[in-house]
Amino acid sequence: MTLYTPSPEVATALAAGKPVVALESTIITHGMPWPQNLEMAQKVEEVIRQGGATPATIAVIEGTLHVGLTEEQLHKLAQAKGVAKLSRADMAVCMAHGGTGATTVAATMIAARLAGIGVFATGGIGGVHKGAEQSFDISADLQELAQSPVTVIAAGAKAILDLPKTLEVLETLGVPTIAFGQDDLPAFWSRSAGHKAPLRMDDPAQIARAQVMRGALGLPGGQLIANPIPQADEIPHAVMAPIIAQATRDAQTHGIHGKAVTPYLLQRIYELTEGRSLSANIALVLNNARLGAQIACELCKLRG
Ligand code: PSU
Ligand code: MN
Repeated sequence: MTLYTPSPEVATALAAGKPVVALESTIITHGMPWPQNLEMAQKVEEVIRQGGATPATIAVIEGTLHVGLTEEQLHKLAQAKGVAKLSRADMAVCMAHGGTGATTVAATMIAARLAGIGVFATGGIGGVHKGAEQSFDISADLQELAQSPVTVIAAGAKAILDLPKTLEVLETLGVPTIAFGQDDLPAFWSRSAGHKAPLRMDDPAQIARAQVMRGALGLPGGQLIANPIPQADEIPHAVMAPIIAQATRDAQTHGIHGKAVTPYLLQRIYELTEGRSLSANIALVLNNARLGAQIACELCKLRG
């Protein structure tokens, strides 16, 4: 049984042992509006190529798990309506009935592991939602980081989440949360929300070495690299905090729950910031892609 289908470009790179960076598709279908979502997806791929690596955007299309999408597939997905949002729980079900779904961080990590891709760049990961003590809403992304050996580069966790609780769960699961180039934990649109990161690293080569070391020690799972949004693109936390609070209240008022929470909040914050959150989101994804390409190149050198 063929489990996944690499694009020709990705197949060539993997066979030659060249650096590859995985990319998720939920950010395209559920994280950003058309047509900025497509522009972002194309630019991210371009940045990775400029960094000397091959991009592999991952999605399930009509039952096939694709690792690397063609231009046409990317266009279609970015405009498609009613695409499923796939995580560990529902990925196999979608593939079994020939469905189409975008992969979240968790599902993208599963595909990356299958294909032997060690690095994955995205915007933000899922985490422990505010009010999780009532709702039990904790993203499967955290469990996946504990299981699949992939280094995930994100701009920290979004401040729509409960950041201290997210850090605690990652700690319990044995996932290293590593801030890149600063002591504070980046908070997506903001470089900091006042929380210290448990770990800090400043060098992509060391990050690659830590991943190899983890494997050598027999430890399952990956690493979370929290890369701060560039200063010029940041929206300070003081500006974001009341907007996030408003969006969270609106989600409660409308009874939004489960998988719909993150997409709802992103859309609401986009409206409340009059689009500024989207420009910041695109800037930070590109910044993460740049770092992802560097780490993937270093990892290749180590794997020899
Ligand atoms: N954060 C973002 N944009 C996104 C997501 C998170 O800034 O698009 C998506 C990612 O695919 C992530 C998923 O894996 O939301 C988490 O969803 P949930 O909280 O339902 O697990
Ligand atoms: Mn959830």
